[in-house]
Parts: sequence; C-alpha cells; structure tokens
Amino acid sequence: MDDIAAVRVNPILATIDIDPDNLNLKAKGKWATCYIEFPEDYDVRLINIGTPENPLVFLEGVIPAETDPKYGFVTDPDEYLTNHDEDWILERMVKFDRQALAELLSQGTSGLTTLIVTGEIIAFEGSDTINVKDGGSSTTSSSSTIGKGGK
Ligand SMILES: [Ca+2]
Ligand SMILES: [Ca+2]
Repeated sequence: MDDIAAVRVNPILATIDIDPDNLNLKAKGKWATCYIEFPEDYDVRLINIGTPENPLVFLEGVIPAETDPKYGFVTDPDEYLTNHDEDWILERMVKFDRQALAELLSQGTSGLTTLIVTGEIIAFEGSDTINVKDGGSSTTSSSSTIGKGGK
C-alpha cells in the first residue's frame, strides 16, 4: 500500500454525492447515481469515464461507472452534466450498478459507510500531418527472387 501511495499524484478532492442516501441491500434498483463536483480551477467536463473495455471511474475501486454508449447519460452532456445540489458549480453525473454495490456491501457492511469514487482527468490528444516519403524498398531483392522462382 505504501508503494501505491508513493506514486499517486495528489488527486483532486472531489465532492461526491451518491443517491440513494439509504441503500436497502435487498431492494431492487438498477443504479446508484453519483454526482461528482470539483473544487474551483478544475472542470468536471474533463472527466473521462472511459469505455466498456477500459472504464476509468470506479466506486470503491472495483465497480466501474456505467460506460455503455446505449445510455444517454453516458453519451449526452445534457444528461451527465448537471447541478444536482443547485449551487453554482457543475457536476458530472455517473451511474454505478446498484446490485454490484449491494453485493459488495452485503459482505458484512451496515450502518454509515463511506464510499470512495476515483477517476482521472481526461487524457489529451492532438495531431499533426507529416509527409512520409518511401525511401526505396528493401524488399526489391526478395521480390525478384520470388519472380525468378515463378518462372
Ligand atoms: Ca447522497
Ligand atoms: Ca453543484
């Protein structure tokens, strides 16, 4: 654990609000909804939740935020950017599988429980175009060998 702590870059201390506030482990319900708010100077629009193959936001380090693009709240900023607590700071909404959470917490957890949400700021990407010239092929000799062999 000490090694992990040593390589961590100071994370942004986000304000997390998870709904429901009271989780009945036996109740059916598809989602645990989570609102992520950043302190000033950071923009929740930069949160990258990743893809189904490579999720980047986790609840308790093990339950990935839903990333399936079939859900509007995954792909549509009008849905996932909100101001749930009605202050002046935007929040990023993500959803976790409530049954996965219930399963995790059913392993001996009850009462007030702190849940940790982790993620990363979006990676950056840019591009430039370069002109690549074919400087002659080194396969010429082997091609001619093949050609001779074909006769
Ligand atoms: Ca809450
Ligand atoms: Ca807010």
